[in-house]
Amino acid sequence: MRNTFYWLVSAGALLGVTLAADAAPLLLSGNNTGGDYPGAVAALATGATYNWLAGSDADVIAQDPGYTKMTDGMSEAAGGYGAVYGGWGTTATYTAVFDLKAAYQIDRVGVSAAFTFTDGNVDHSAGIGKLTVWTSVDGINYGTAWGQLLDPTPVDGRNIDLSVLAAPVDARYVKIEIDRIGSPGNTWYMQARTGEIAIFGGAIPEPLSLGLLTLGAAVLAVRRRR
Ligand SMILES: [Ca+2]
Repeated sequence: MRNTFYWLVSAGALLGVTLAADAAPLLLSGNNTGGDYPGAVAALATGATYNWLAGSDADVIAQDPGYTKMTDGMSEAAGGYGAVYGGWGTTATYTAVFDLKAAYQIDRVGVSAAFTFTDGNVDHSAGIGKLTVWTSVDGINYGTAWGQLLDPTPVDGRNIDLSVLAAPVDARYVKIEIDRIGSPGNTWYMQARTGEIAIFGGAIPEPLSLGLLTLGAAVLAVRRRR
């Protein structure tokens, strides 16, 4: 039995390495990878779709009636053709809801943002002050926010990669709210321009205990044959 125990410990260590390798983030949201965002990244073909949540900034809804601009692979660098521009100076936010068509492990949500400011980080043209992400298994119950990026350090540019990171979560639906206003009195902009939204993660990992049980059974079977 002692040998069997050592075998199980070794197998568990090997399995841990394998699971970590499998968890390398893949693009889940179906973006065109031939453009400037998210670029040529590894992807899983999920068949994901998205729409804009009712109540989102009316300008954004009008600019993207076919729900294509957030996954066409183009940032705002080429103008509004591949991006949405929130209403100028309004308090409206806009919220995209992605359906990945099955549950996956979500690791990161990336957004391609445009920042244009000239003398500091307060009230200068375009930028995103706050990104908030919720996830859901059923598309109805979202609970508390999964992660948030508040007051990202502004850097002038038309394809700035903002990321919301949090502990990996299993979900089918991902809701992303984009706000031009960050913390009151801190970061805010006249307009939130978004070129692309990308969701990263992978297949839901097999529980380690199940893998160990399978390996344990295999080891015991080998020993019985001796
Ligand atoms: Ca786009």
